[in-house]
Amino acid sequence: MSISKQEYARRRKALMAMMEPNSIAILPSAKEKARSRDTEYPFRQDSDFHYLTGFDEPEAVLVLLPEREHGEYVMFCREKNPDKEIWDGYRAGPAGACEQYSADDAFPVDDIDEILPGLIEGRERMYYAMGRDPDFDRHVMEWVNRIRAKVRAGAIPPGEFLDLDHFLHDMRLFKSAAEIRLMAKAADISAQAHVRAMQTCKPGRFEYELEAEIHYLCALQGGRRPAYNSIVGGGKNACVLHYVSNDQKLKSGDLVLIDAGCEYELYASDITRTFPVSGKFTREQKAIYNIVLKAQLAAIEQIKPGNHWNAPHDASVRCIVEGLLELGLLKGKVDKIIEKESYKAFYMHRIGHWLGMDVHDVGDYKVDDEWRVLEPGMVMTVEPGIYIASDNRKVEAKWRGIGVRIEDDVVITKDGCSVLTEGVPKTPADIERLMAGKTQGTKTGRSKSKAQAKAKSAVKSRAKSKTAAKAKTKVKTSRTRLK
Ligand SMILES: [Mn+2]
Repeated sequence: MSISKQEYARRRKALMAMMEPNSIAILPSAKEKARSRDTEYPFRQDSDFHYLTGFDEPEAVLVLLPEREHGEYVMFCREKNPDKEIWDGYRAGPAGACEQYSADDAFPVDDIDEILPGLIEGRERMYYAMGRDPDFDRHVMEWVNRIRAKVRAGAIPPGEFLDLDHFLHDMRLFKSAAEIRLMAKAADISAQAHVRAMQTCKPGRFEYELEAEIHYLCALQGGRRPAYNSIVGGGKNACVLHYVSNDQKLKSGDLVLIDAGCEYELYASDITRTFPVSGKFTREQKAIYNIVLKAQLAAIEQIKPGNHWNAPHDASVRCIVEGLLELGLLKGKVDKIIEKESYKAFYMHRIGHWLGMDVHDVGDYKVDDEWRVLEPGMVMTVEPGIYIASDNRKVEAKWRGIGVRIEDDVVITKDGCSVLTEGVPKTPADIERLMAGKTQGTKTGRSKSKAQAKAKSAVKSRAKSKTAAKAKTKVKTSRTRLK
């Protein structure tokens, strides 16, 4: 299960079809980053670079030259080196870049200063994401300046610099059938890991122990990297939105919030569940939890083609305001509270984000200043929450320190949407049953096939709407002229 060579080729072709005539696109790979002295952070390829190549080495540069006679897809990469490969592992080398990754032409990256200016020369426009990497920006300007220095000898430097992101990120926003299958797999793995966390949670364990359970289960199934830093917050720590210390002891009577998901073949999953440390919700916890659950289901209800990006958020806000009014945590009229945004004391973030190769994936949320209309093939998270600060003196003491968030990954289909993360329970009754040991590991096995069947139908409906997706890729390009 991975992206085929043909699909990578289709992506490059689609991107080149959107580029203006006589242009060139340059995309560097991610860099290795030092952690401390001789140790490095685990290398993770740049999402855009991987999306177009599937090539996961550092020190590589992708160059696209539409209609170039000797090949449109050029790769610069590290040369093969038996000595270095003994220490650091396999390198494809330029020949491998052609044979295994379908490059038309490939060169050693050490020769890029000699070769790339010649490829740029004569191209009127350059697509390049200026400003992401100052070192690489400097190289690009050096190559262009080298051509400018030869203008009197007849050399033609590019006169226009364009942003590749608009095209590329709009393509990435619409997931192909193969991408949805990978995302369903990532979602399945993470769902099983959350089930494991619920099953193994008990008072006295530390937050990091649940983090370890999650990472272990994910890694065992190939989701070796978390898609983001895992959040495991017991009690009032759940009210810290990006809590990552994860070093406190879990107490009976508290809730614990886990926001964690693995990356599988560079596709992210993102799940949040909140459950009682001892396996039983208190009355207050359940009251808050049920509002969040109702808001989440109301939001998912709004996810369908034709509705705009903000519709699910609006639905969640209304549900949460109504629920908090009922419990006396907010006072006044629903519409007034929404207008004045006083609910933000409890629900201060938005409903979710695009999900894909990046956990906060690329793609515009607004087009021409209007909320984007949802279309099949988009994937988003749905994650409302209520957080009652432990020092909030405006509410009764019994509510303080309760933090609840419920998050699922949802793919938009032709008829509505499909939840990819259903393998982990989310009603209080189902969670309590699982934690009491009444529904054992079978839950994951059963839900796995369910989620995969769902992914299948999502894939099917996505295929039908390909033309709609294609039409959408015509977006405005912003141009930055360099002088
Ligand atoms: Mn999220």
